[in-house]
Amino acid sequence: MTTTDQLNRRGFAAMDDTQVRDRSNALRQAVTASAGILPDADLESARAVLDKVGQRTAIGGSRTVVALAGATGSGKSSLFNALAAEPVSRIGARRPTTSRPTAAVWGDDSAGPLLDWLGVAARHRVPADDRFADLLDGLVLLDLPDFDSRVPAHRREADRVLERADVFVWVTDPQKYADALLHDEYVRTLAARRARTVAVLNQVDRLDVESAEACAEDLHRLLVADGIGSVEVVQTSAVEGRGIDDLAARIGAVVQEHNAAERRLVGDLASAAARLQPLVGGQEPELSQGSTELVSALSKAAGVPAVVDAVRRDYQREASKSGAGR
Ligand SMILES: Nc1nc2c(ncn2[C@@H]2O[C@H](COP(=O)(O)OP(=O)(O)OP(=O)(O)O)[C@@H](O)[C@H]2O)c(=O)[nH]1
Ligand SMILES: [Mg+2]
Repeated sequence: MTTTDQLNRRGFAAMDDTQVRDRSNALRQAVTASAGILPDADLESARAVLDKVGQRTAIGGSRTVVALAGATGSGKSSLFNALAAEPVSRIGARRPTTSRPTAAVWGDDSAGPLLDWLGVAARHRVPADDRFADLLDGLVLLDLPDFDSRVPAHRREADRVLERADVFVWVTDPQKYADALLHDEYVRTLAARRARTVAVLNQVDRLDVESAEACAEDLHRLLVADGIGSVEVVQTSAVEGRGIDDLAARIGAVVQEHNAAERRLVGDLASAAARLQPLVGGQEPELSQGSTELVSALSKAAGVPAVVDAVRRDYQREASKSGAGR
């Protein structure tokens, strides 16, 4: 739904937070009703999601945060620099190189509060005459540290930012594209949370055309097995500048939809609700007597499934509608 009051001065649809608000309210109700009944740890993680959603919605705006993530040496910083058309991020021969995230910001809409919230200090504003200026207007692109690092702080930093990013660009290479860490701990988890995803097979200059094609197909097969739905693999060579336009077009298409942030938050809320769901009964208990505390506690618990169910049904409906759009 796009109404005039949801359009900012540049004609972009701001975040349509109706769904986010409704689902947040439902989850908050469920969490409140379950206090002292469900395990604290489960409630704590649902509260963390609610906090995140509240903070991101308060920042608002129509910006899309896209993170370049992947194993060390796959070429994240090289692709980041190729998209930004400047050597913003350091590319090193020693592994790992990037230790802190760097942002490149397209468009003149302020990204300050969003970057503060993301905890990204290194910021580069892409000039207005950039070749991708129109296509990527509204984009906050992040170059992240590697997540398979021998330096634990890198992975912590990558995970921290990935938790708050809207869209994931998994940067792989012909050697590491099938790594279990990427698929089991990242792609699969985030696919279940409906996050928008782009997959890149970088360093295709190391292969002949047929081998690159076979590798891309194999990566595609693995991503589908991870539950990502329909996804295309972009083949790139950062050193030769191949596939950069294609990658920009893919990212640009997501940015132009202006709903990746909302979609990520809705996915987070739905999966938090789905995690609570198995902890409560599927139907209301029949209660006639017992201590007031017990009756009150069970009544509260019985209230949870209805709320969680509503969120889950909504999620399933949305998921079946948007499965092909991932
Ligand atoms: N042949 C080839 N080499 C590449 C390509 N992209 C990057 N490289 C090289 O691979 C090395 C690692 O590139 P980076 O861009 O620093 O990789 P990264 O993913 O940012 O690595 P970390 O910061 O350590 O996580 C550098 O020596 C690059 O020049 C590519 O497409 N083809
Ligand atoms: Mg790097």
